[in-house]
Amino acid sequence: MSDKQITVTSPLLPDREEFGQLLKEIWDSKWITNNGQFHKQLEKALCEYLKVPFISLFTNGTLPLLTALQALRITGEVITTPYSFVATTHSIWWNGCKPVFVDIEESTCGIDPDKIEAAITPKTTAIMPVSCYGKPCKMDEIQAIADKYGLKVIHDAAHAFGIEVNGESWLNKGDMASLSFHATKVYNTLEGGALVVHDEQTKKRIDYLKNFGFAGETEVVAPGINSKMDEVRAAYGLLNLKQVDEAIEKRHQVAIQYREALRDVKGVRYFDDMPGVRHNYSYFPIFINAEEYGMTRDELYFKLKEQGILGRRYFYPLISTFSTYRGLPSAAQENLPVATKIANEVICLPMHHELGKEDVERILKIILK
Ligand code: T4K
Repeated sequence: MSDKQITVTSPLLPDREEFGQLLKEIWDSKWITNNGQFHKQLEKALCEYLKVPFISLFTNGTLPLLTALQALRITGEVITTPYSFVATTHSIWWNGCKPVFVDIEESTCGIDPDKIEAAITPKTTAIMPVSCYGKPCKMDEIQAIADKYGLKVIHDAAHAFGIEVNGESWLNKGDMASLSFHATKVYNTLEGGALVVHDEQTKKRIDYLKNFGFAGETEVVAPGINSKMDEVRAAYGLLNLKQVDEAIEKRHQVAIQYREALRDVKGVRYFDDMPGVRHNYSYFPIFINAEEYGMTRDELYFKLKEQGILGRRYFYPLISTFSTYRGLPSAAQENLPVATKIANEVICLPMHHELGKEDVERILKIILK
């Protein structure tokens, strides 16, 4: 048996020859950024693939969050989840707003809609939920609350590439949805990201905002930023789009193998597919009940690590425990019992398109003791 390290993920890479041909086109054209031909092609191709009306490409998955808050002129307090990657909360902070943490629900790891209303104050202007691990969070319930109180919804859909519920793209939920195309994601453009919006006018505004606010050669209409995707990444993204379905299917097979083996293991919980949902298998989190399993999450995490299996504790520690945020009243542990429990139970097992059956068996052997 091989003792090579198995990392939590591995990037989907386009064919180098094909990429080389596109690079030649970029070199020949000398047009390397600022809404070039590959940028335009990728926006169009992604709209079709993701079944969304308008998309604007970005350099990563953090800047679309920042830009969405700017575009919607969000101020005051933004309700969000502590169970995410720090970028979610940082984007609120960078906009000069105050994050207000609301606990999550165990079944989706998304923000618990039943706990949102109690966190709304006269200063609340928006809700920023996350479809964590690509599991659809309760967007309809969240939207109903937002409508009742006149709040905006910015969906951090960094993990939710290609997620559909009953044939409808989950990215069309909320006022805007933000995607990450980072190397560690199901679909990557090296670094990259995007914002999904509902109408042409808003798309135009986002395109201005990601280009310093320029609405023409001499006119600046807003205090924009520079977060444009360049031609090299857009070309790379076009090639990766052709093979992402195959990669997702390979991940699906890995999920099946994990689930079959873990079904009867006491103290190990995992997610099954949800009815009507097209999943992307971006992560395979398991949750360890130490008492039932006979070992703590950290004991298992380090045991796996010792044997070259580099799972990750996404998302531990909670964002609300980091120094910037822990002084906020909503960051108190008593306010976030479910998120605290889940953060102490989770390990994301290796999950990617290159994992073979033997790799998964090697991982499972350690978990099954
Ligand atoms: N919102 C949410 C909910 C997010 O999860 C994220 C990002 C964002 C917003 C912001 O999107 P971006 O601005 O990042 O586009 C990773 C990623 O850096 C981050 O994108 C991601 N979420 C987060 C959950 O995970 P790290 O620090 O854990 O990644 P790293 O470098 O330790 O890589 C993990 C493993 O992946 C490595 O052990 C091996 C493999 N890997 C990684 C890279 C970078 C490769 O094989 N090749 C590579 O090039 O944060």
